[in-house]
Amino acid sequence: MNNRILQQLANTVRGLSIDAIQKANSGHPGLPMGMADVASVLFNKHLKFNPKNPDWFDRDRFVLSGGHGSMLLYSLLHIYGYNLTMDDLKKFRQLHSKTPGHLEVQETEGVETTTGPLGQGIANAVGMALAETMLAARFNQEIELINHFTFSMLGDGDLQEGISHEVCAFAGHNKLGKLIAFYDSNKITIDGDTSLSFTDDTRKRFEAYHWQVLEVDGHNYDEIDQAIKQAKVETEKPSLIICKTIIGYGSPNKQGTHHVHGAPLGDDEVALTKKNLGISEENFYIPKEVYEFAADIAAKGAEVEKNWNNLLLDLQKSNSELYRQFKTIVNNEIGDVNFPYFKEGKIATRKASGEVLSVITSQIPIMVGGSADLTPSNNTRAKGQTSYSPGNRQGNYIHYGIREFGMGAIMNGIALHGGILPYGGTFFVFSDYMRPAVRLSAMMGLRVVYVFTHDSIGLGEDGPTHQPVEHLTSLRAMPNLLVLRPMDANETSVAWQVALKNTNRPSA
Ligand SMILES: Cc1ncc(C[n+]2csc(CCOP(=O)(O)OP(=O)(O)O)c2C)c(N)n1
Repeated sequence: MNNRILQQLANTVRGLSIDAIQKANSGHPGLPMGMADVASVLFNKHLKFNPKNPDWFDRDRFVLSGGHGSMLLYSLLHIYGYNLTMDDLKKFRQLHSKTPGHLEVQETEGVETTTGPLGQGIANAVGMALAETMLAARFNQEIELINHFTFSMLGDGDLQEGISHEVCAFAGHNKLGKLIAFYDSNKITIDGDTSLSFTDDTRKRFEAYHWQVLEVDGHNYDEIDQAIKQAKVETEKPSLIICKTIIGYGSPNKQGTHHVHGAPLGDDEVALTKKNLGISEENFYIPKEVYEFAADIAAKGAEVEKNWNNLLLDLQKSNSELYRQFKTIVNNEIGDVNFPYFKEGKIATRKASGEVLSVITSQIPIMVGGSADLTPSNNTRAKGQTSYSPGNRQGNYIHYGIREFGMGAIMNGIALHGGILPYGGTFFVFSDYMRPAVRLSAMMGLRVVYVFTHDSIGLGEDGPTHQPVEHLTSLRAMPNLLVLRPMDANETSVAWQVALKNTNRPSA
């Protein structure tokens, strides 16, 4: 593959993005134009995907954490032949279109998660990468069934958000070596130059988290390719590829400035940009050669999936029990479960919850627990569960550390990956710390279970900082979140049943 075609593809993405944004008269051209070259190398040379089956279980995951740059992904999805038509691109940002302003997982095939609230996308990617290691440890016995990367693109905004500190530290600690993140280092955010508010040494920051940090010119195809190769061979450390880019690359009068971050270029500048990039002035233009080339890549992806399906058939023959288990987890099934009945109901509901978990987690292997460092208080750890760690990828209990928001968004990523049903605990009062992640679980309709303990009026000596007051009302105000407040042991058991039966929404 030569660089000319990579560039042609990148410029096609740029052209589509600026046209769609111009037509919608709103949107964010800066990111798609700046990261088009990185995306071109990733999609053409590295990403494992089959546009005809976007849900293929062992595909690489790609998370665009800056959901405002959605036209980057929509352009690519269309070009490679996902179920997204030219007409869909023309309806960018319109109500009920498949191309909403920010990426929404339920609306568009090929979109892995809902992003827009900055910082949460990279957290979802961490959850996906974590899930991959757990499932690989469980299922890769004679046959390597699970083996994929999780790629993510993040920007200055994601890196400034506190959650990125929580989850990137977590990823480094847990040696999630198959997580590869591209940092769109363009030095621009909405207010202007990043020097206004952001002078972190990102390299040192990530090295301190035990990541591998690489740096490239984000418009140099060979450097990008080389860095991705280097990131893939590093299996112990997650990789951050710092891509030095120019926001709005190609726009002669606006590139490199905040004016191109979140506003249409304007008709005149669109014309000048197309001339500057050497692409057709025709709107929504895709050269035949680009379609053909992308179809080749897609066909190769389909072939890779076919080979993987053959592996699955081999497994069916050689180990029918493991095959059966695999099918169960792919479908996120929990099967028939016996829930406990308590003769003595007067025990603290959190204690009852712990006992319920000890009975049900052994029956539901897809359940993976955790807590933001309140395990003994939340009673989230069931009998028989072992701690997940780099040395024990089969562990089914996650120590998220004191990172409530990170925990929520990582659980979303785990649920999105599929094959695992995550639950995690903290004090009810700290639900505030994770609320934006709970909101996204609810919007995405994910079966994530939030275990919030300690809401009694008799909370005691911890005092008012630990006393939830408005929290119950505020969670009940959240659309699509199921809030259950069991009042005794048997109600707790039933609450777990109800939560697990609700496959299309989170429960608290
Ligand atoms: C949590 C959150 N806060 C604020 C915003 C609004 N917002 C959208 S993009 C952006 C700036 C992001 O800067 P950067 O990541 O550098 O993106 P780029 O300018 O490169 O497109 C902001 C503040 C948001 N989407 N999410």
